[in-house]
Amino acid sequence: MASELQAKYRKDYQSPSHTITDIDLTFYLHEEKTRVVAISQVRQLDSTNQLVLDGENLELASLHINDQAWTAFKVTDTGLELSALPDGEFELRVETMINPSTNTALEGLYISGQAYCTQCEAEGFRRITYYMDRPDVLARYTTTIVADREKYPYLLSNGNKIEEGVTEDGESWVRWQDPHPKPAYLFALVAGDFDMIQEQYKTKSGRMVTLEVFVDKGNRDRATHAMLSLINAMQWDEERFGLEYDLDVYMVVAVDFFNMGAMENKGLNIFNSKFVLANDQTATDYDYQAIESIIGHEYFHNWTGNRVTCRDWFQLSLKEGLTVFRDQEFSSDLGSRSVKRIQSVRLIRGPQFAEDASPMSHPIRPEKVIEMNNFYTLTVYEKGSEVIRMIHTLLGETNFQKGMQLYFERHDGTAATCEDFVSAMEDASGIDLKQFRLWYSQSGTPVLTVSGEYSEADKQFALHVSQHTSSTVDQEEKQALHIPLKMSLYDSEGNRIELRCNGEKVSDILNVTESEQTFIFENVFEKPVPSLLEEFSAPVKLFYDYSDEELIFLMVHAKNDFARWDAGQMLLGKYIRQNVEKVRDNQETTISEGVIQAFKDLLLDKSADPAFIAEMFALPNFNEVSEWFDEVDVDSITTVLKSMKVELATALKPELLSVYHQLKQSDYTIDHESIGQRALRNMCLSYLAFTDQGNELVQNQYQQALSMTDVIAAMTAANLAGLSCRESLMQDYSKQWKHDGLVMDKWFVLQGQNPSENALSMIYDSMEHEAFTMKNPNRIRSLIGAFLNYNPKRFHDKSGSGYQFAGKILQQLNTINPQVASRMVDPLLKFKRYDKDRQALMKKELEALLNMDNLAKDLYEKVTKALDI
Ligand code: B3K
Ligand code: ZN
Repeated sequence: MASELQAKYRKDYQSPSHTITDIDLTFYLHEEKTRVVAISQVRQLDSTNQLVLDGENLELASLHINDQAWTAFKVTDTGLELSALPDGEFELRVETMINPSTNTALEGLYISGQAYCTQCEAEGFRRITYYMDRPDVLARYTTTIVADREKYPYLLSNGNKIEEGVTEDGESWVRWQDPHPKPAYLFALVAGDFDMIQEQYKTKSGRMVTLEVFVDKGNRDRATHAMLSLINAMQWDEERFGLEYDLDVYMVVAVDFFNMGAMENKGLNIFNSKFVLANDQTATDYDYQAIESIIGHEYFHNWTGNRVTCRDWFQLSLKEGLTVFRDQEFSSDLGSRSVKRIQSVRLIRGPQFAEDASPMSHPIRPEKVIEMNNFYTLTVYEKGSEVIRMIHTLLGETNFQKGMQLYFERHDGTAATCEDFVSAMEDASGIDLKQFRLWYSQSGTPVLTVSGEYSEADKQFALHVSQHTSSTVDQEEKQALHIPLKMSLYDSEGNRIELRCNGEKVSDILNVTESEQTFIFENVFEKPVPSLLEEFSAPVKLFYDYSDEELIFLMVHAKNDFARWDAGQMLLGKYIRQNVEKVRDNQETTISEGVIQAFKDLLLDKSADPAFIAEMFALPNFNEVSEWFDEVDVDSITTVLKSMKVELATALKPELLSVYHQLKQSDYTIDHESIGQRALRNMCLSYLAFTDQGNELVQNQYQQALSMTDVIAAMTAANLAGLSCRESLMQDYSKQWKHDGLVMDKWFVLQGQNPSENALSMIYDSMEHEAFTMKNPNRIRSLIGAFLNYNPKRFHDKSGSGYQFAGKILQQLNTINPQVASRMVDPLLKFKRYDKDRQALMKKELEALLNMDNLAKDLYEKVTKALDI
């Protein structure tokens, strides 16, 4: 087996034989032949005189040790093996040639539009020079960039600019120095011509920082929201975590070709332009919120990721789980905490639970990896952040912050492990997290089955809790976890009952630690209604046999908005399940009068936050519902979800119409209240689209829209309800935006999600659109990603046409951009969840991939797992 296809195991970690204290890099930028000179100060750490450097796709031009041409080396597929090295310290000079213009994988140094940029996490630096490309080698970087003066007026790298000038050939050069030692994955370089906006920020301790956002020429007016978000993030981190920025300049550069959302390179974040550019005419409220959260996320990495980095890539959740937790808190503190929580929980209950039940199931700290890029997953990020949130729940804010301080005291400037983080939390709080650590090593979704038993005679309420985690493909044996279960008991008037056990008042967070446990509450004078797993206090599935009445009671009376939403979801979930059974038996679907009334009351509740009501009205989507069944019955689930939407729309039409008209706005502002009002109004429209007035309402909204939010809401409603105005709206939009790929992405998403019968042929047509290119990951994610992930009806078409399309695209992408291909393959990996015919069709496409000659390790790892090879 080719060495790059071999898995690495967490248990095999070995500390490095050498380290690099300083590296001096010079880039002579050229589109096809960039020359990179890397001079490293190497220090031997043990007695070895050999050193393996990582390298990929490099042409070695020269190699010197202590100024002597070195011949004791071997070039391999994956790097350079140096031997007969001197003891102690020595200088390594490597000169390589690289070709940015053919780099469509967008890893290492590549060209995006007219600019050069880099992406080095996880293992992209090895495509720039031969190096110890591992996160536990931390060096001080000095970087010189030499390039054409006219074409590349901005030459950027990490740290502070220390010198600049012009070469004899008339090229310009700039030298940067980053005083903070860092691993290679945080290195960045950008060269190009941009519009730039600048602000000055004064930190709490008085340091003046220059903030700069670079965007493509002509896009200056789309950069302000990113800048504002950055300032908010800096302030928030000072206030909530006491953390300040540590360089004189913080730069954000937006590029169009980027494999993911953004990258936290020290002092020089590189962003997918999708998460920087926004104005009222081009971006939706959702885009504005995503920009705020991702700008925050990358900024927060400066401490959780850069100042303390990861010892090895198995520890990725150390920085990602923690930083997602921090960005979620940032959004919650600035906006609505409950709405943010609802959105995060949807991500876990839908795609993360699905991932954990798939062939890619892995713990938040994986044990085994072939291609690291495959592990930037919902599990590592989102479940990882839930694990941090559970620590926060168990310790409380004060102890958690003490833990953070201790973590920084112990590990600032070093590469640490998840274990180091948990130990700091434990030591700072005195709370035992021994059993809790299992969350780091155990994969799968635990199921909590809870039942309640009221004793009238004893005035006691007993909660019987059992936990079970089913085997996952990666791990058969599972153990009982430490699960914080936050709960309340309500009396019939909707008041919380004080929780008392063994004669004492107890906390509302129960420590579930065993397979079976009973909690007995005393002084309960009537049969209570329990509210369980409040705030989604653990990433588990909860089962409790609630009656409709109890759920409606909680929807109305629970004193916590998240619990109200969750009760509503459980109620809808009950009916979805029942209706799936009915559809299978050829019966009509139904929703009870009581449920309809409850939703009607909610819609008319003037005291509730509109953004919250909008969330309450969002039915669980196909992917989330699929997770409730062992075998996914595509046809019945899609039928039920549509018929319930129609049924609710018909029953509530007058109320939906009145709220829709009442919430019409006369201008567009981006504050949480206005965003919430638009969210509710557009939620109403999404229902009304399924009534006889749908076409007229949608068309009017499109024509009168003041913002992209309302435009896209109208188009989405037309698309999903298959309205007759759909085509004309799509055409009009394309005419207006065909030159702007980023704005066209919203149109590509709609083409991808189009539930109509000829969707696939329209997708083929869309691939011919002038804004579409297979080389841009945003276009792929929008059109192809939407089809594979959010068009269950057409992707899972019985004929297999959707699967064949996926297979064909994946074969092309494997060569163009293996990382993006690997993201796209996920829906096919889950073939075992479908009926036998679909299974066979999906499997065929995976087998065809495996038979390719040049299958990249990204797809190889996932496909072999799925096919059990
Ligand atoms: N750390 C980067 C992700 C890198 C992904 C590499 N395939 C962005 C982030 O999580 O902030
Ligand atoms: Zn991150």
